[in-house]
Amino acid sequence: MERTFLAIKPDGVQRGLIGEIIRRYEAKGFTLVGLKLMNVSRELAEKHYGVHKEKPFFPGLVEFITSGPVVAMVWEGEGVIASARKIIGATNPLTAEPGTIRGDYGVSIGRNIIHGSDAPETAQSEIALWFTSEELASWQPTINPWVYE
Ligand code: IDP
Ligand code: MG
Repeated sequence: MERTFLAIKPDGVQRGLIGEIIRRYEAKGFTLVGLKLMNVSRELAEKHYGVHKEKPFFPGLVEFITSGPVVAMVWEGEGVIASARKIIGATNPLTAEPGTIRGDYGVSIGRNIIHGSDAPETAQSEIALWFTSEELASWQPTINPWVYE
């Protein structure tokens, strides 16, 4: 079954959106298999955003993501990688559609509340970067026959 990595950024945590964000993915029918509130080291932040290291916003992004606790999560389900990104919405909250997390709660691109892996390869590498295998729970919600045909 497909898995993706999601992280509620420090702004989402500070603004009290943890429950609301988790609720959306639960209500959709996806399965939470990893969850932790943690402070992010500079080393982890720089690895996680390594693809952006030459961008002008990189120093500010690392500063921001290490500025307070984040909620790191792994979610499982059919098509969860692409679907989770749709639920998140566009990178810039002002152009993100209403109904998406960023569209509903964000204004600035540098305060866009949540991260989600963008492809199967990044999902795999980000899950391995943020979680050990012992931190992930394999389980089957008993409601799954009511979610999956
Ligand atoms: P994504 O989070 O939608 O995948 P990316 O382009 O991968 O967007 O950028 C990673 C993160 O870097 C964004 O979520 C945002 O927080 C930050 N970011 C991207 N572009 C800008 C920018 O132009 N200014 C400030 N921050 C940016
Ligand atoms: Mg990205």
